[in-house]
Amino acid sequence: MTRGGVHALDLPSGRLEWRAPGLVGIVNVTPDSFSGAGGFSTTEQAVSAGLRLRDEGAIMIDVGGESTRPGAEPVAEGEELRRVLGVVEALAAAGVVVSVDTRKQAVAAAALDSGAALINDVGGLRDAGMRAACAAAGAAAIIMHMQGEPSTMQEAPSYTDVVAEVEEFLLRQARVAAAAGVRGVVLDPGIGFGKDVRHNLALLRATKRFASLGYPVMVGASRKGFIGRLSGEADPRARLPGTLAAHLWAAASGAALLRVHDVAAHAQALAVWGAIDSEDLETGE
Ligand code: HH2
Repeated sequence: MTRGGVHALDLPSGRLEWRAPGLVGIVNVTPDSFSGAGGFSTTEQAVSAGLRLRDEGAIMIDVGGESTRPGAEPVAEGEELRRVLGVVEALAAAGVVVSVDTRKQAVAAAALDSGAALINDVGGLRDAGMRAACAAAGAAAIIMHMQGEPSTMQEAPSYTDVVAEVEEFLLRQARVAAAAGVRGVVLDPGIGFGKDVRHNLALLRATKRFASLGYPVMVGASRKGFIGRLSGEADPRARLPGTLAAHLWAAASGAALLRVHDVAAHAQALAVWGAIDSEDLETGE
């Protein structure tokens, strides 16, 4: 399988259609993100980073105000609101499709009020208030699987059958979300969230199976620990080559969205891949 199909989500601002894989650019407004990419401490810096990632080819920008890296401590609601709302408002006003990476219902509701179109919930919409906030705003949601909580999730992740268990969770939450009136969902196996290297590899290998469930699938492997473990690269900022390998593999298996720090590099990789795959490409040469 090579280039992906066309996907669509109905959002408050209208219908978003894209050919897979679409790139979701990450903007973290946090002092402690694992990746070394975020840590934007002012609204202005975060907004200009978001606009740059959009210009580089992202179809959506994911704004986060609370790090979920292994061992991260929770952020107070007021502080998370202070970090993300101005960024969401400015990006949405510039016509950017914004998702907000939050586990708090109050943050989700305020962000949707400020122009966000999707909520990216690493808690997988287990909270009824989160589902209600998305439904009330006519917003879509990204449902991610996580075992445990960020503060402890990497201590002893354990599954009988990781692929089956993640699949069952995602399908159940998609149904619960639909019953609560959420208009559209994206499913995400949650690479690195309560998973060891073998679990992450099994989930990536199962991308095709997840992509056949009837919902767009998002994969986020960008700079994550398993790439460091497989390659020996300790610095997350130096894990772009491994990230590209994982993401191209996922895209070839049907991932609809890739959540990435390095949009320009992914856009280049996908342009070459797409050109090889296309028989009728006009190269201009
Ligand atoms: N990964 C991170 C955060 N949010 N959301 C989804 N849906 N899928 C992911 O894989 C995912 C996510 C972790 O990456 P990052 O945002 O770079 O780090 P941090 O949480 O430390 O800010």
